[in-house]
Amino acid sequence: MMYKSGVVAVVGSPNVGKSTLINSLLGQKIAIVSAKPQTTRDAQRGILTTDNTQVIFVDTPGVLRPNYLLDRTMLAIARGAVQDADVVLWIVDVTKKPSSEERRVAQFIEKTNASAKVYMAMNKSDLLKPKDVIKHTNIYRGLCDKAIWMLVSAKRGDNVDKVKSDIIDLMPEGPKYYENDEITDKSVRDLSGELLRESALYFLRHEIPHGIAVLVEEFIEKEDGKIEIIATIVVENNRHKGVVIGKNGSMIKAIGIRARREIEKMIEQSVYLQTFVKVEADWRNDNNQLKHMGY
Ligand SMILES: Nc1nc2c(ncn2[C@@H]2O[C@H](COP(=O)(O)OP(=O)(O)OP(=O)(O)O)[C@@H](O)[C@H]2O)c(=O)[nH]1
Ligand SMILES: [Mg+2]
Repeated sequence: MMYKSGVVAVVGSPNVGKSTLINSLLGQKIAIVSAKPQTTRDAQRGILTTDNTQVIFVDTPGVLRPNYLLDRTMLAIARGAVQDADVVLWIVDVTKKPSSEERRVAQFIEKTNASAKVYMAMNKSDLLKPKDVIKHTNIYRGLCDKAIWMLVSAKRGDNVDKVKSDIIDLMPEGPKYYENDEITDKSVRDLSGELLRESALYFLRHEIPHGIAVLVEEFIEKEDGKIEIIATIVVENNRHKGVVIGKNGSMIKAIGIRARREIEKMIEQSVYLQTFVKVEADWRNDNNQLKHMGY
């Protein structure tokens, strides 16, 4: 039997559920998720392997207007992912009407890679009011004539298997790039940093915009089998630093506990996590800093 493989670029506005859908398609959490826009910052790969097909999903940051240098980097990442894609998986939040930017995504895809197939996942169907179903699906269908489309709930899992089998069907003939057990291209060290960032976004959702970054300074396996992780949360100013640390260190403690549990769940090993907070003024506009942080 011929083997099939291909690349699926996952694009869409911030916060529509791109990372949630990838986790759901893979049946495993590889990408962090938060209620804040601009959670994803790089083109993380998620790899789905079946007996005869391998699908490489490339998560991207929400396509948006660049306000910061970091945003520009993120837009370039989305563009690069679409360029290389066999299929563009375009995710929208079907409970909302499309924004003016979303109305331009089809054009963006067409200009970047006209031969890519487009699959639109109309996500958050669990929150869609019955009276809006026809109206909203029609509006989104009108944005891209050639797109295959499906109503899904990434969170509840509705129609996720359908999306999975449709995408597998769209894969061209190709080699197997990854081993069966490789589900992402990110190291556990980097994923641990991401889980710490996710935890910080979770607790700080009302306090601080997305201006935080995480650096993993040490990731060491100790003799007793425990993993020791030392990480720094980078913030933009002293006020943010105070918020992240919290009263008597209560916030940083809560962030650390949640992150440690999530990391332990991922690597199935005990973790000793030590977290520091550092101010790097205006890091989102500093090319040097961005490089240092791996963006
Ligand atoms: N009710 C509901 N919520 C969802 C669904 N999918 C995602 N969410 C929520 O939407 C929010 C954003 O999800 P993410 O997966 O981080 O979205 P994203 O598109 O990756 O966001 P960025 O990385 O910031 O561009 C989170 O709070 C998710 O729990 C869904 O199907 N239904
Ligand atoms: Mg994301």
